[in-house]
Amino acid sequence: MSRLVYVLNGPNLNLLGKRQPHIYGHVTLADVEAECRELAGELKLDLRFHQSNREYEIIDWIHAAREEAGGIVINPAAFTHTSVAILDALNTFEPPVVEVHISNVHKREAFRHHSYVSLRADGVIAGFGTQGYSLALQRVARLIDEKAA
Ligand code: CA2
Repeated sequence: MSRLVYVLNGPNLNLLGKRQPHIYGHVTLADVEAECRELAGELKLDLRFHQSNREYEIIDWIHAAREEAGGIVINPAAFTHTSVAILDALNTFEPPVVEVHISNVHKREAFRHHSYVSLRADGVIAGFGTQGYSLALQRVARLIDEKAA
């Protein structure tokens, strides 16, 4: 089982920490990546960390993950609620998938309550701020360890 984990981020998350701090906090995506890299070192995981505003790029990274990764952590952002294409891509990926949302989507507008990605995800983390990425990485590491045992 590969110890490489893809951390994928969807549209507008490049603005994290720069706009709407009342919803998404002050931490930037670069800060999130640095935290993930530090934790990945402790968990003996390798990391690919990506963000895109384009649906096809996220799909292409999921296809790349199929070739080499042992898990995916994904915050699909608004594509969560719209993208059958990302769901279809994730359905071709066998290892663990954890879906992350910084905000508690269930406390927000009704259109954020449905997630296509949750139909595939092995677990979902929402409302823990950017700490959700660390929790997701810990979960993926545990699942990789359990499969290797
Ligand atoms: O809570 C989350 O992580 C979301 O995935 C974030 C998405 C939203 O569409 C989902 O419903 C929930 C939005 C990401 C936009 O990120 C921004 C960050 C800072 C400033 C503006 C947008």
